[in-house]
Amino acid sequence: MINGLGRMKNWLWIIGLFFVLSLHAEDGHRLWLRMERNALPADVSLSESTERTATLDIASRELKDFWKGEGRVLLRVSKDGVMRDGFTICRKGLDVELSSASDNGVLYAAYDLLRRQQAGDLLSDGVAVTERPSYDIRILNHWDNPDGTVERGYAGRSIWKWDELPETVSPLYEEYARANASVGINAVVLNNVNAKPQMLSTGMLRKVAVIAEVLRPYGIRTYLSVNFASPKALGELSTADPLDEDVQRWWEKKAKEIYRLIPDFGGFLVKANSEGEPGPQDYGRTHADGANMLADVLAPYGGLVMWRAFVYQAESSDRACQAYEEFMPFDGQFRDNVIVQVKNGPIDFQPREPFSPLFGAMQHTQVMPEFQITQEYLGQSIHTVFLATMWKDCLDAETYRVGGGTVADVTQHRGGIHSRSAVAGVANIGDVVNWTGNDMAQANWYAFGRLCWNTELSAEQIAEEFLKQTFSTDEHFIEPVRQLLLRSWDTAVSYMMPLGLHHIFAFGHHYGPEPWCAPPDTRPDWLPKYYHRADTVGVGFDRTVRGSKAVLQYHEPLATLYGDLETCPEEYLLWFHHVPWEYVMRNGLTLWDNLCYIYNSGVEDAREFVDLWQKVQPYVDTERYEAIQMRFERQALDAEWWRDACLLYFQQYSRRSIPADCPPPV
Ligand code: GCW
Repeated sequence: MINGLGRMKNWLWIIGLFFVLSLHAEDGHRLWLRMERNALPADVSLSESTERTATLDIASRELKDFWKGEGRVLLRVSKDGVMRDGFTICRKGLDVELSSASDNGVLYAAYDLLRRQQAGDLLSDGVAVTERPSYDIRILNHWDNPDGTVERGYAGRSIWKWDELPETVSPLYEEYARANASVGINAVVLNNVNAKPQMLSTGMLRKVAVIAEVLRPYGIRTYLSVNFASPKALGELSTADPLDEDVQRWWEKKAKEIYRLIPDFGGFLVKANSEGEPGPQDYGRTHADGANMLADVLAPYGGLVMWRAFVYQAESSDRACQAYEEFMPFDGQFRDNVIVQVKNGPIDFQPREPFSPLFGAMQHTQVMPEFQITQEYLGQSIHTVFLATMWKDCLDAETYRVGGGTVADVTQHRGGIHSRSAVAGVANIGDVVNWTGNDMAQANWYAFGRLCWNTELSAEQIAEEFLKQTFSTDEHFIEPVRQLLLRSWDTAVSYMMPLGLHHIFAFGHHYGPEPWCAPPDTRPDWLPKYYHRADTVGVGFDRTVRGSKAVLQYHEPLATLYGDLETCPEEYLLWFHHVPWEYVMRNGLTLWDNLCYIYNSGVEDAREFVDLWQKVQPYVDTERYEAIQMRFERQALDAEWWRDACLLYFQQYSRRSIPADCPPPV
């Protein structure tokens, strides 16, 4: 009897726990889409001349379910509407009209209207707004493998359930499509750039087709990463040489098969001759040979090749120079349907990098930025780092190329030479209940979509929109948490790698510090000190004309500005210069003291986040409050770990004491 009661208690406890967890699950799962469902559907209809489609059905359904306005909502698709996913929303009395030249435009208008409703930003009578996306293709890159693992994924396993497909279609696919459409994301690469040839097998393509079908009505096109050696691995050819006719025929047949299954297939993303992946150079051919061969194969179907410039061979003298060195000789030689995909910085998604010089340099090639939403180098799913600030820093950077232009300008249409512009983000999504591991990391998925839609939006506005929709509209919550998000990138850079330090991460997982890293049989550039070059004289990588000359890859006046110790922005100081420990910086303190102070200020900020989050507890549900607070606490401890590990390590070279007071720099 006692045993029976005890067992029952245990069961009740377990059921209770599940209940609590499922509440959390429910909560985090809804992302920023937390509108309350209407008891009676709103009055939504299509204009007379507009034909019903699956996409317009979604737009109508969303508005019927969630729009609270009292008047009528009219959806109109017409030739004179705004082109390329753009739309107009016009308020007349209580009625609202959403119009566009495309169904997708109307869908985006519907989500825009609902976002305004959630954020309390409604249009007044007689007002019309028109929106046009900054980029044509706003694409998520999943680094998901066919075995369900996710490279650099910190949110569980892949959402693509290849084992169950094509028969079983997870409801996650549609929820994912809806979330993307709500922020304007209109394309997806389903699999890892380290691509398995099997992705192109007929069996896999049938599964891909099923996912593509779910994504399509939400305006999302499906792309795949391809392994350049697929003709060998899958097609039993003895070569994958892009100039070989059998190879070309193999790709042509494959493309035909793909388009038969997926008529609106977007195209291929390719990582070639980088980190051991195969590529045209294996056959003495060039990036242009490889990319153009695939481009020709896809051209009849309107498909695109996104060819990555993240080339990385260990032999290179300065890794920061490599992409430019390999790609500049081919500027102007790529087909029109090739876009060269360039990571925001010249090395590899470091906490802070100057923008990649390729953006300014490649004037005759279409180039697209690649950002990393998953926080490989930024505390993964533990640290809160709001990335809109970082991405804007890149997009807003002036390249000084002929005629001028920021990174955003030169990668969008404004230059006039491009047919389609694009921007990519490496997804931070997995199958955990709240999609991104850290509930706060949802902000980065959201921000990526919004910023690609409109690069002029401020990080502040994006943070505010996200918080209002996802947590609370109360100013007592919004104001402090918005500030926290806006500071969070700077904070992480301060406690990880201030003043232009980079890649002092633990080998392999990239979570914690390891400036002393030297695993056996490692790549030469992973030898200790490769990136920070600390010695008893100073610290930092000399990329000036006396060093690796990386500064010369930038247009003037940047080459001179970065190349001169006195004018180099201090946030990039150790990126471009080897600087003596006693060098006096702009605030009058030595480099060493500054380094100590900045590391310490990062720790203080991270600790403040814990206090700040505690103060807003009344505005957040318990489950998300606690899950986030647990992470802030861990982040503060990690910040100490970074500071202590790095300062103790560098101290053996600086031979200076750590200032006792460590007050914030003046
Ligand atoms: O940042 C590095 C990652 C690799 C990744 C590579 C890339 C997909 O550590 O995991 O591989 O970049 O971007 O290709």
